[in-house]
Amino acid sequence: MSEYQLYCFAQSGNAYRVALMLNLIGADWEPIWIDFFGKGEQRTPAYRTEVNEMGEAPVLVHGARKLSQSGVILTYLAERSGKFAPQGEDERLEALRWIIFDNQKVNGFLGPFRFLRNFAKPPGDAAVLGFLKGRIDGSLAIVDKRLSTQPFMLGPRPTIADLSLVAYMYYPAEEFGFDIAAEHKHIAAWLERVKALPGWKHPYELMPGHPLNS
Ligand SMILES: N[C@@H](CCC(=O)N[C@@H](CS)C(=O)NCC(=O)O)C(=O)O
Repeated sequence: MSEYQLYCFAQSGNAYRVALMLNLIGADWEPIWIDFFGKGEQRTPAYRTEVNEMGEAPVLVHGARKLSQSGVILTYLAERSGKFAPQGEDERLEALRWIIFDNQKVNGFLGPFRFLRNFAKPPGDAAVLGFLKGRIDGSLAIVDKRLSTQPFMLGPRPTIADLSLVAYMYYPAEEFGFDIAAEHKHIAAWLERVKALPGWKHPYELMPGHPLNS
């Protein structure tokens, strides 16, 4: 058995953060596929009892530990591996600040927007999509501005703040109906920098279950 197991599925940008980090640090890991769209496995009592009481993916299994919340998992992996770790108290707090902002307002809106537009049956209501798109535009502009003066979110080095923020950003533009990279040139350059890190893979390559219903 691999050292780490990751409950995930290919369409999950929340899980991609962790899958990507595991690959970038060269960890010995394997995915455990969650039937999110079919059985809705994450909502079953068994999942909530045995895997994650919050009913979410990703979950990282490491020995007797089961960790959820990608920000917590990224922190855990950074502390254990020493890679992508923020250095010193100020940087640790800064990483946490961006990870929380990301979870709530960047990928925290991108994920549901893409889900409602692409996978939900029936698809999301236009007013809801419009609300989310407004929030997404505002949040992406904030990230783009931050990246206009430095290569990575916290400065010259990539950290877990970057690995959190890329979550949904490599999925195809058609799934969003707008092109994040084409509309934000600093985000576009940063996505290329992260992509150039040894071990980078696209979410559809790294996690099982793409294409859906295959
Ligand atoms: N803040 C969480 C978000 C996790 C999350 O929302 N995951 C989605 C899948 S992408 C989920 O499991 N949703 C539960 C559901 O819709 O039933 C994290 O970063 O781990």
